[in-house]
Amino acid sequence: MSDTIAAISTGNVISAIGIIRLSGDDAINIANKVFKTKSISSLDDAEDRKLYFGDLYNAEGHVIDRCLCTVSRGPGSYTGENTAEFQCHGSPVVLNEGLRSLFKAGARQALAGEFTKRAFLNGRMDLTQAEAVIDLIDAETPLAAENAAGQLGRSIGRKTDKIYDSLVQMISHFQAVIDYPDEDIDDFSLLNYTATLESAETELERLLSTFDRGRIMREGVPAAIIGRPNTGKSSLLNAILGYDRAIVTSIAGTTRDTVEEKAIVGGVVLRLADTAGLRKTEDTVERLGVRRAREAAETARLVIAVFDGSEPITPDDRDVIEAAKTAEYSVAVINKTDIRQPLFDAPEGFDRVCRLSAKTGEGLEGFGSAVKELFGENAAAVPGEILTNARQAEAVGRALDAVRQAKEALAAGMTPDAVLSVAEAACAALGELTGRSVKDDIITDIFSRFCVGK
Ligand SMILES: Nc1nc2c(ncn2[C@@H]2O[C@H](COP(=O)(O)OP(=O)(O)O)[C@@H](O)[C@H]2O)c(=O)[nH]1
Ligand SMILES: [Mg+2]
Repeated sequence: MSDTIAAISTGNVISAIGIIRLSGDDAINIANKVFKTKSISSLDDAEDRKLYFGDLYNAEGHVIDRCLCTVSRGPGSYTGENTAEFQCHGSPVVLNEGLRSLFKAGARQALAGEFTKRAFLNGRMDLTQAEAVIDLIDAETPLAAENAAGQLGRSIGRKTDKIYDSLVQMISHFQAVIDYPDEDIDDFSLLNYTATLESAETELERLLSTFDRGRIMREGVPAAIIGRPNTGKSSLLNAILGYDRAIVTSIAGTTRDTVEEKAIVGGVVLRLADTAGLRKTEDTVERLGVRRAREAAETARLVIAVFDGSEPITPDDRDVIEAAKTAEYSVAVINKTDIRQPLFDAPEGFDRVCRLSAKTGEGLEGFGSAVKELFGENAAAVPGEILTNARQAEAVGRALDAVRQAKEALAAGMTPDAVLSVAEAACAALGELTGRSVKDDIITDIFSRFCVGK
């Protein structure tokens, strides 16, 4: 018996269409109490997934919308339970009235992620698919959406299930050897086990190696724009964003605090921080700004060092080159190409160098290409099969460690039960990944990150 939950699944804004969902044993009965259609005498007679046009009644029994209703019975529905959905006019008032009416008829408010949690608990999807639902809703780039859609199709679960199954097979063989100690493991089986563990190791390594790319996809790249005063850092930020976010003047020391904005450059989400110009200064406020700039450069994954190509390089520029060296990735931007050919060559030690004019936008696409080359698509990570989730990456890492230990134990001629216990640990980690075996509190944590109505 599952109680029936209801929620508005669309955003709380005025829109053309808004959706209210219901799921639970009583979903169709409850929907029937608040909706009447001329096509059939009751929703009990409704065909699955067919749309019925009719009247939606509020808690006081007044018609508040003319809308569409569709039902989908368990176990073939999204949640695996009986479900009903109303496609209403997208007025928050109408939707809230409809919801209130459903509560009066016996439904209760769904918690965050409760529909998808029920889908998981009813075996309609595994945990990697459920987490892909969040990723898909949160996707900030087409690539991130493509990847989440792939995971929704169980791309990760399918891979790890294959490894899981091969390990289980190996474990059962070992179990037999332990149960019948007279039977030795023959050399042929030993070779087979080694091959199983080696292929598991390769697959898990490959999967884990996509996580760095996945994190960039999901969280973006923290990027600090640094440079001495007046080289055009704020102008570059504005040019990338396409509007005047930061104040630009010819007065050195204009940007004092760090300005942070998100932008999509070369298909990559950059979390940009425009910083105060690096120079020695007596001004207290500016000094604090300079300190923040240095901190931003130290914590960023990408440092974008901006130089004024219309002037010779200065000692402050040298300081910037030094500061950029600590970053994992660095791009040198030689700015102001609209004034003249840059007076100096590319400073050394940068991953990429771009010559552009933040003022006219000339050369900006080269900056996009540089970012794409550093953080964009790569052959090892196929969209749809990239690990984006820290919980999943941790479980894959644990499975990988255990598989390596099992391989070593086997090679060292350890007893079958020593190999067995690490192989079982690998299976347990993979089981957690997909949710075959996972603790309740982890499940609660995962679904609490969803929005209500999903
Ligand atoms: N001609 C030209 N001037 C620029 C360019 N980028 C910035 N400037 C000018 O340089 C000055 C300093 O720019 P700003 O973006 O505030 O530099 P910041 O101190 O590094 O943030 C302003 O007068 C800008 O108009 C450029 O590409 N070409
Ligand atoms: Mg500035």
